[in-house]
Parts: sequence; C-alpha cells; structure tokens
Amino acid sequence: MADKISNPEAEGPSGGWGSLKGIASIFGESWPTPAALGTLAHQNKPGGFMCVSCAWPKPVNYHPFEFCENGAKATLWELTSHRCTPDFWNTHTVSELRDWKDHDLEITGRLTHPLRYDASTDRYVEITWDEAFAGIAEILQRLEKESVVFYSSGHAGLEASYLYALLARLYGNNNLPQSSNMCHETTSVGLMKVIGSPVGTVVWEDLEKADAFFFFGQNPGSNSPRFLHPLQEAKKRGARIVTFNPILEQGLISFVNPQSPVDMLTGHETQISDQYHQVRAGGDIAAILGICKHVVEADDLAITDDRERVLDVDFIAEHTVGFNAFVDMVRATSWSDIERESGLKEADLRRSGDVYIGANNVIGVYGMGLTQHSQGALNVAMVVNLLMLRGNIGREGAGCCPVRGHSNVQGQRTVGIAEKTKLIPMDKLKELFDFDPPTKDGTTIVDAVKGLMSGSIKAFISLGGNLVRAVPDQKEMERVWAEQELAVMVSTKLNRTHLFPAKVAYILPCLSRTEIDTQATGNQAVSTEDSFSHISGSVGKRTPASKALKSELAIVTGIAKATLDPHPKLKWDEWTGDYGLVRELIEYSYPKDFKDYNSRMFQPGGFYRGNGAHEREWKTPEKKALFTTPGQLNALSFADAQGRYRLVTIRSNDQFNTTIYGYSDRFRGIEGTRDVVLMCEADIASAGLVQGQRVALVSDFEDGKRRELGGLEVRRHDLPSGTIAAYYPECNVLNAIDHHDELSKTPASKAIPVRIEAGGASTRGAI
Ligand SMILES: Nc1nc2c(c(=O)[nH]1)N[C@H]1C(S)=C(S)[C@@H](COP(=O)(O)OP(=O)(O)OC[C@H]3O[C@@H](n4cnc5c(=O)[nH]c(N)nc54)[C@H](O)[C@@H]3O)O[C@H]1N2
Ligand SMILES: Nc1nc2c(c(=O)[nH]1)N[C@H]1C(S)=C(S)[C@@H](COP(=O)(O)OP(=O)(O)OC[C@H]3O[C@@H](n4cnc5c(=O)[nH]c(N)nc54)[C@H](O)[C@@H]3O)O[C@H]1N2
Ligand SMILES: [Mo]
Repeated sequence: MADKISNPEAEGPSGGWGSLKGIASIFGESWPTPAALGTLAHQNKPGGFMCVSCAWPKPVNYHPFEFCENGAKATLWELTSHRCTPDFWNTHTVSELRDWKDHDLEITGRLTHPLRYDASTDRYVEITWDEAFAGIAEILQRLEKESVVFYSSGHAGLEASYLYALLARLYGNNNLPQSSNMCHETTSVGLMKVIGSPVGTVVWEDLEKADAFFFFGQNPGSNSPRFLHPLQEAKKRGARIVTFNPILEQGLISFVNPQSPVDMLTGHETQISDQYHQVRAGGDIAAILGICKHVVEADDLAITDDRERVLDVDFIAEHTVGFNAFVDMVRATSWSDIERESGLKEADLRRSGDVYIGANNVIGVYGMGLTQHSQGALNVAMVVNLLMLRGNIGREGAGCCPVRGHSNVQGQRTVGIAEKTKLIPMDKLKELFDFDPPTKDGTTIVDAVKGLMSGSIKAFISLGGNLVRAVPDQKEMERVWAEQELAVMVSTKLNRTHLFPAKVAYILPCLSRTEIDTQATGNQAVSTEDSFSHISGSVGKRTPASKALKSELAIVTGIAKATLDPHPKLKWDEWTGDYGLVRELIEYSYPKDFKDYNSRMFQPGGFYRGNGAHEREWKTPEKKALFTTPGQLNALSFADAQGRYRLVTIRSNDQFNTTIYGYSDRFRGIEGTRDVVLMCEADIASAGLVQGQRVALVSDFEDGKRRELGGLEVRRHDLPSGTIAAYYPECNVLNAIDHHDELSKTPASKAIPVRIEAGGASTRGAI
C-alpha cells in the first residue's frame, strides 16, 4: 500500500497546466518571437539541438515535444528578443548595477559584442575580437603559468571543451576546474573509489525494467522534469518509489503529464512516491544504515527458516570486498542511534527495507542532497552499499543513478576538462600535438578560490558560468575576483561576476547551442554527453542573437592562436572551420569511448560510450566493488548545538542555478519573493519567532568569521526540526570555502551551520 502523501504548500501537482503557465509567465516583456516557439519542437531530437538546461538523457523513442517546463524556459530565455548592446553602458555604470538583482541583470538580454572594462568611466566598452584576443594573450604570456585558471561551467559542447583543455595544457597547467567541482565531483571521486567509475551505471532501458526506485536528495520535478515521464511509466507497471528528502518536493509526490492530452483534460495525477521520508539534512547515512540493518536481519531470519537468502551472497563473494566489516558495523549500530541521526522511525525504515527486499531490480537515484555535504562521498558510498546487498548494480534494471546538472557537465570531463592528471591520456596528447603536457595536478574550484584569496591565482578564464555567485564566501570572492590581473568571461548574458571586474576584464559573448553556427566549411554541429553516458549531436536552428557573436569553439581557438607559439600540429583555423576534425582528435584520444564518432553522433538517443561498472567490471585497485564502513552516522562536520540549524540551500523551479527566471516557486507555495527562510512550526516557536518576521541568518562555522544574510522573512514549512531552508545562490554569503566534502572538496551547500538573529531587516547580504 502506498502512503497518502500531500503537500499543503503546493499549488497543484508537478507538470499539468501549472507547468504550461510557468513557461508562459516568466517572460513578461522579453517574450521571444513566435518563431522561437517552433524551435522547441526540435529540442532533444536527432537532427535538432540538445537542450541547454540539464543533462537528462534523450530517449530513442521521443515524444512529439521532447522538452519539459525547465528546458523550455532555458531555451526561450536564450531566445529572448532583448539585447544587452554596448549602448546599455551609456546609461549604466558597473557600480550601479551591483544593486540590481540577478534576474534584472539577465533580463537585459543577450550580450552582443565583445567588451572590455574601462576603469576610468566604470563601464564596459566595445572592442574588436582581435583586440580582445591580443589583450588576453599579452597578459597570459607574462603571467606565471600556475597562476592562471581555466574554469568551465558545463554548457560548452565536447568539441570546444576538448580544445579548451588542450589550450590549458599547451599553456602549461592542468588548472581545469569545472562546475561539477560544486556539484557531482563527489560522484566523480566517491563512485570512482567504490566501483571504479566516475559516472552512474544505469542506462535508459534500466529505467524501464526497474521495479523500485530509491530517491535520495534529488528533485526531478524542478531539476530534471523529463525524468517524471519514465517514473510515471514505472508507476503504471507497478514499480515502487521510496523517497528520502527533508522537504516535501511536489515532483516526488504527484505528476500530471503535460504532454498527455488525456492526463491534461482529466487532470489525472500519478502519485510518484509510495513512501516519503523526511530525513534530517545530513541524516542519510543513518537512514540507509537502517534499511541495511533491516535487510541483514531479514537475511538472518531466512537462514534460520531455511528460506532463500535475502542477500545476494554470490554477487557479494565474487564482486565485492569489505562486506564483513560493513555488516559488523550494521549489526553493532543501535536503532536508537539510527533514529536520532536520521530523524526517522525504525518502523518507517523497516517499511522501506521491505520495499527494497521485495523488488528484484532497484535503482538508487541521488543528487545534491547527498553530494553537497562534508561527508558527501560517504553518502554516495552508502547508496552503493545498499544496492550491493542484493546485487543491484551492473545488471539490467538496477544500478546507481546520479542525476547530473548542466547539459554537458559530464561530457566535458570525458574529453579532458579535468584537474586530475591521471584521468587524461597524456601520451596521446603528446603524440598528437608534439609537446610535453604538464604533469602536476591542477586546482579544484575550492583550491582556485583559496588561491585567489591568498594571491597565488592571478587570472581566470571562464567558459560560461557565474563563479562569484556560485561559490561559498561570496563577499570575499567579490573582493578577490576584482584583484586579479585578468578575468575573461565567455558568456551569453550579463551576470554578477561581470560586476567585479579584474584589473583587466573582458566579456566575450558567444553563440548559444540553439543558434546556427556557420564556419569556413559551412554550418557546424556540436555534441554533448548526458547523465547516462550517451553522446548526441546538436544542430542550432536559430539566427544568432547578434552578427558579432562567436562560437565557444572559435573563442577558445582565438585565445589559443593569439597566446601560443605557432606549431604545424596546432591547426586552430582548420579546426575552427570544421568541427568534424576536432571530433577526429577526440576519437583518436579516447578510441574506446568515441569509436566512429562522426558517423554515430546523430543516432537516436545518442551513442553509448560504455561503462565498465555497467558490466560488472570494477576499475578499482582491488578490481572489486568496495563496501564502505562509515566512520560516522551523519554527513556533517559539526555537532548539534543549542540554536544551531542545518541550512539547506534550495533551488526553485523558476531558476537555473544563478539564472533567476522569476519569483514563482509554485511547488512550495512561495510567490513574489526569494527572501525567505523556511522553518517548521516547532522551530519557529522554540526560537521565539513568528511567521512573517524578518530575521538574519548568521554563519556558525568553526572559523568564527562573521557571515550574514539579513532581511529574510520567516515562513512556516513542513521540515524536520533543526533543518531550515533558504535559496541558493543568495545563501552563498553564508557558507565558508573550507566547508566542503572531505574527499572531493565539493562545497557543503546542503547543511550550512547557522544561527538565527532577529531584526535583520536591513542587511541585504546577498547582493
Ligand atoms: N530548474 C532547474 N533545473 C536544474 C537546475 C536549476 O537550478 N534549476 N540546476 C541544474 C544543476 S547544475 C544541478 S547540479 C541539478 C541539481 O538538481 P538536484 O540534485 O535535484 O539539486 P537540489 O535541488 O539542489 O537538491 C536536491 C534535493 O536535495 C534535498 N536535500 C537537501 N539536503 C538533503 C539531505 O541531507 N538529504 C536528502 N536526502 N535530501 C536533501 C533538497 O530538499 C532537494 O529536494 O539540477 C540541474 N537542473
Ligand atoms: N549554496 C549553493 N551553491 C551552489 C549550489 C547549491 O545547490 N547551493 N549548486 C552548485 C552547482 S550544482 C553548480 S553546477 C554551480 C553553478 O555554477 P555556474 O555553472 O558557474 O553558474 P551558472 O548559474 O550555471 O552560470 C550562469 C551563466 O552562464 C552563462 N551561460 C549560459 N549559457 C551559456 C552558454 O551556452 N555558454 C556560455 N559560455 N555561457 C553560458 C550566462 O552568462 C549565465 O549568466 O553552482 C553551485 N553553487
Ligand atoms: Mo550542478
């Protein structure tokens, strides 16, 4: 029997008419041209373009409209009719714009021309591309190689990304951190450690065969809505869904398929989760341990009663190490400790254990709710522990499913954007381009930001992204970003990072993936990799927002050609003229993953680059999958204390990371504002607060530094006691750069230790 779960806050189910209204309402005055709507029909289909939003895979049998509310928003946001031209700077200074909200910066429209900051007038001014490339080259040539960082956010296609990584290595370092350093780096490092694969193990067909899904800290309704379609199908065939999340997220409760006329007309809702467990933030290790304890006890009973074993003993013996230590710990841990740390009841954990045992094929899904913790990698290892108990990994219908963020975030890592040298086929690079690649590991994002703070990092090239807003310790970041010698931002829209110009600062506007990319040999395609390791070609259909735009690839080669010595093996112009040549280089560098790349890239659903763990080939030093015995029962680096809360930083369905489309978080019933802090009724009362009161959140991190975000309105919300929530990116002023996952250095954005101070009415720390 499924539990009856309702969300008092939500205005209707996820999907449904609300999602269509959601798409329509965000644009207001910047509503794109009618032709832009036609563009959506090509989204995520062979011959069309691949969504610019998240990395959810593209099915082989696609729907007439293979996009979701958020994909549509992201696409239309790019196709806005507004333009932020050089004239914009006639009426605005950079300092003045710092008081603007993120939404208002981006709504100015697409950037149209290359710009350089002019300190004397405090404005950006138009320059030519040649001036930009020459100016950048001049500074890069004189800086120490180790002091330059080549950041990328996961937008750019595989071709531009491969050349970008090559540029960094030819320049002389491996400083290639990426947005996943704030996101799924925990997966890249944590999963690699336990199963020898940096990515998830499931593919589309597995979703169709699973009979139970366990969701830990991933919110498909807002962040990967196309996931709701296979989940709806799964429910129809009787699969069970069990969710662990401190917040009741509407997409995990019920769904009306906006692409099904019958569902839309009848209002037919599919209940998604059969059980919904509101775990404390950081409490998943204990919760999963509880489920494991139930499974182990059920196995003991099966042995006593001489029934079929509950554990997959053959799998455990053949494929794993560390089982005995793990099971000893599971047996030794008391239910009272599990209940305290998870905030959940033994009986409820046993009920989810029964679903786990009753299913033949289980998929474990997770997102930022597990990765963004001090013990994020341990969280990930616990999901793998659970799956392995019954051999639910590396076989059909089962496995581990981390849901990636940016549309090509996984692929960029695949083709060389990585700070860790062991991940790179350096011998191939040496052979192809006749140079000695740098051997020292580069910086993660946390190290790069600390380098900015200590002065050892002096320049940043940013291929996409909005780093000042995305990283912890935002206030300090604003200061140190501006102290750099050089900042180059390859961007589509204006954002807050542009407003803290370095000594020399450039904004280089690029084409979006929806736009036609014409080069010397004709129109070019690019390609991306999704969360299931499938590579798909993407062809832009729209006229570019401005004639002066360059493709990301052309910008990378422009910088490279101006900065690096010429060499017959470095054919920057030829590569820019024909991206197919770059794909040949990628295929040569990664022959197994990209076999017949150019001829397979438009295969429906993309081509699979394979994954050893999917076939039970474990690329760990032990050549086995590892059971991990946790050293602690929660994912935190701090203890509970009177007045200390665990702050979860959340996304609304009306934003894509630091891009704020609007102020309607309809699934949570929050309209017209983002300046709120969500607390349960008991916490509001025990803190002596009242609903609607303005408060400040103050960091309670061990370094004792004052970090504050004021002017937040207290809102009652259904949350576990001690866990509170407020929006990202506003909350980044509250987190400390040293508060991160121990293993991967992913910032711990899901349980920031804070206190609440009344009367924080006027401090707007966020902007
Ligand atoms: N519309 C939209 N789509 C997006 C994005 C966006 O900003 N907007 N961002 C993209 C990117 S880059 C990424 S990485 C993904 C992010 O997508 P998700 O991985 O879904 O990330 P979040 O929404 O940050 O957090 C997920 C959930 O974790 C829960 N949670 C918080 N703490 C805990 C905990 O300790 N335990 C458990 N079990 N749950 C917890 C939160 O309540 C939330 O529901 O989405 C991508 N897609
Ligand atoms: N507190 C807290 N902090 C977080 C998180 C959290 O949950 N909580 N989440 C983290 C996560 S998961 C991530 S991934 C990071 C995101 O960090 P980033 O990836 O650095 O930030 P985005 O908001 O995705 O970047 C938005 C900007 O990218 C540019 N852009 C958009 N499309 C394109 C394009 O096609 N090409 C180029 N070149 N530029 C483009 C636009 O100028 C836009 O302003 O933030 C992290 N920070
Ligand atoms: Mo992300």
